[in-house]
Amino acid sequence: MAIGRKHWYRSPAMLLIALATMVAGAGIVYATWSATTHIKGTIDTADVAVVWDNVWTNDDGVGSGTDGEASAAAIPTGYNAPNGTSADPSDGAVNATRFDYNVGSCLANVGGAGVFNVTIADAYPGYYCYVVGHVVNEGSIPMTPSDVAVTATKDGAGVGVVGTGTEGEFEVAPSGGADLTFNIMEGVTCDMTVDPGVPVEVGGWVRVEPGADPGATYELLLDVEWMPFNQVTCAP
Ligand SMILES: [Ca+2]
Ligand SMILES: [Ca+2]
Repeated sequence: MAIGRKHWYRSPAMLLIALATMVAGAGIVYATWSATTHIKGTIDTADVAVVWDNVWTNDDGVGSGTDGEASAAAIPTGYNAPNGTSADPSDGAVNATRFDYNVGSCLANVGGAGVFNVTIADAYPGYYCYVVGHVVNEGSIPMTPSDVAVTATKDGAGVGVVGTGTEGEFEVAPSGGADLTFNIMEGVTCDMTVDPGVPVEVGGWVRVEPGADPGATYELLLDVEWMPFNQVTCAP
């Protein structure tokens, strides 16, 4: 079962390799007499990071002195808050008049990157909540909002995209009539630029509408997409 021996140089493929090696070897001789210049460029791209910071509402149980929610120890004159700090707001302003009861609550927190959650519990038609957050650009170049998506859940189930845009009014209407209205007053708009390190205040209000179901919990999510300042132009 002997197979005829082949010398490596009888193989056409191997012969080709042998020649190539010889040529390469000859090249080394010339390389010592040649010179090469290089241009080396280094380009560091900027960092981009926009986050929410310092979010609060006027019915989160914390009177901050700037949100119109009284502390239990110091209820302002004309501020109808017999139940202390979290008496329910009856309009959408920062210094809202209040109902005589503390039934509902409206809590804000910062979720993942760029996510601002607002959770409203035990509210009822006519209940308002004023919501404020600070946008902070932690990157190194000015950023502009390119889009805002408002989504909602009802009792943990997605209601879907409520609306897109950077300012104005959005309705949460999972089944026919509106359950909630959400209004971005101090918005993030396509003609604004957020400079690095300078907090920008964004605010709005939420109103519970007659279409809301009793015993439900709603969650609103405001998701903002940011782009470098020169990449966004307002629609004509
Ligand atoms: Ca508060
Ligand atoms: Ca309350």
